[in-house]
Amino acid sequence: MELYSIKMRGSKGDEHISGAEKIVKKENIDNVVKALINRAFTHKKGKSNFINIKIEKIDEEEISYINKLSVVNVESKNVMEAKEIILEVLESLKLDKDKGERILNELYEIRNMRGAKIINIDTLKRMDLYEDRGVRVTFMDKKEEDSIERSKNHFSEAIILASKVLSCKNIVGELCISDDLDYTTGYITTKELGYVRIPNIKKLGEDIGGRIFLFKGNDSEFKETVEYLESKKVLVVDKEEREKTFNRDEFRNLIWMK
Ligand code: WAQ
Ligand code: MG
Repeated sequence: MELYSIKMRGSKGDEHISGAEKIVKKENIDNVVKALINRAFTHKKGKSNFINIKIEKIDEEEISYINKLSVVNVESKNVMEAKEIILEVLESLKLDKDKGERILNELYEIRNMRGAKIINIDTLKRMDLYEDRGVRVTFMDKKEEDSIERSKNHFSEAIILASKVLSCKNIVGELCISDDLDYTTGYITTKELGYVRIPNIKKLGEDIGGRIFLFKGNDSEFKETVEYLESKKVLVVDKEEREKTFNRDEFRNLIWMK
């Protein structure tokens, strides 16, 4: 089977509009590229006037297969509750309240980045030196028939990215808010809890959104981590686990039991 990586990035002037990462069979390249161009032109954030598409062949031997994260849905009625949930999860990483709040504030200040900020969980210093670009995770997709969706499925794309990110041994968690104005569900991941889905993480129409990866380790491990995120070819295997939904109290108990 001949596999190709397709990367798309669309922008309008200095503004990042849309990006995507796919790994597809040769015969599906045309259709996937068509769908991605359409996405860059019809995005709610605006119509891209610069679209970069990169197609490269990848060797099957280079691919590693990883499991999809399990999913926990937490009920959250508004941004305040969403923030409380994030802080509870950060506390489960043995971060004190002050550090948790600083990470949370950092997350809610991000806008218009193409990639993610990597923050050292011990020092809270930003480790990547890419400024507005951030580190972009690439070369990942789900291991399945190529599905060619005309519009983006936020959840399925996010869980593929999050599964790759958390498969790094030195990444202990990820926080994410979509930059799409009308997509208000976000998530936080940890090795213990998996993918915690949080509705109403931002208000409808709010122009914020970004990602933070929480790193724990030394400088050489940091280099390996970035190398893995940017260039390791990964396909995500779906275990088809049932998703669980928790209310706030049940979720607190879950954290406490882990
Ligand atoms: N690598 C690193 N960072 C990225 C990447 C990538 N490949 N793609 C996007 N980002 C960063 C960038 O700063 C974006 O502005 C930000 O994340 C948000 O990206 O369970 O749609 O593609 O339903 O807008 C979460 C789904 C959806 C929650 C997230 O993110 C759910 C989403 P978007
Ligand atoms: Mg987006």
